[in-house]
Amino acid sequence: MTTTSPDLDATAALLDDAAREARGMDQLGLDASVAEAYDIQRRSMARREARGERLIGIKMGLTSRAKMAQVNITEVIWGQLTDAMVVENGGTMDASRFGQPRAEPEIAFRLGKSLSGVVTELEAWAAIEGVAPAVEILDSRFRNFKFNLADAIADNCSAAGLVVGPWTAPGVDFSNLGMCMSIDGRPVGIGSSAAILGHPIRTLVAAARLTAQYGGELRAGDIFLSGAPTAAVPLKPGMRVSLEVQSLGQCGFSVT
Ligand code: 0L1
Repeated sequence: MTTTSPDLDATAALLDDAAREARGMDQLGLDASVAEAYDIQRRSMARREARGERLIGIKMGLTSRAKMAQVNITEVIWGQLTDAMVVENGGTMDASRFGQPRAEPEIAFRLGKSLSGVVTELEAWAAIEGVAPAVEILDSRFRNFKFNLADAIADNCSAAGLVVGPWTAPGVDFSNLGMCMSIDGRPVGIGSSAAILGHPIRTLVAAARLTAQYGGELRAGDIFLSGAPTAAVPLKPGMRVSLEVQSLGQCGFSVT
């Protein structure tokens, strides 16, 4: 691995082209500040928008010890979701569009109000208009998910897909819900929503602060993915993925 100072536009184009072509590459080892890495992410997402993709929300990454240990990074990070990443609940995910896809169980929030900057947990609660079970599909551009912090942020935090289950009104207590993700009926990720920063509301509070700090937005109507309580699981064609979240219900998809 070599360490390089980034040309922001060129790095954004490199990562965007690799994502579009489902092509892997070696770790960049970007010698970039966190602000520069988010700038590369923003430029890369602008290329997607120019091709007609619509931004639909924000995902948080590395929000549990299990996730941090899996990639050896200990900072919470965020990426952006677009309409082209949505896989219909009960639908199919075409594995040929991805390089090395992995799935992880999450809690999704739908925002009724925008959130920005330093907000309290109560303010974050008040912004939620729906809660749902969700599976996030990750796909790093970097072979074997080997990257440093700046690489991961620039690569949009490996955001590649999402499957969202039925929405429930925000009155449900989602602080400590049992979550079980299964592949072909066999449990592969069992955890509690409490493992997501101690309480999933904290990821929304962190997202409000970090998006405001690094040029992102949490807008009314956006989908927000909390990050996972368990490690991500590799996906292969032929698999059937399902997630059951206590009190929230089920979602799932097939890999073709
Ligand atoms: O959503 C996540 O926790 C992943 C963020 C980026 C690291 C990875 O690809 O696992």
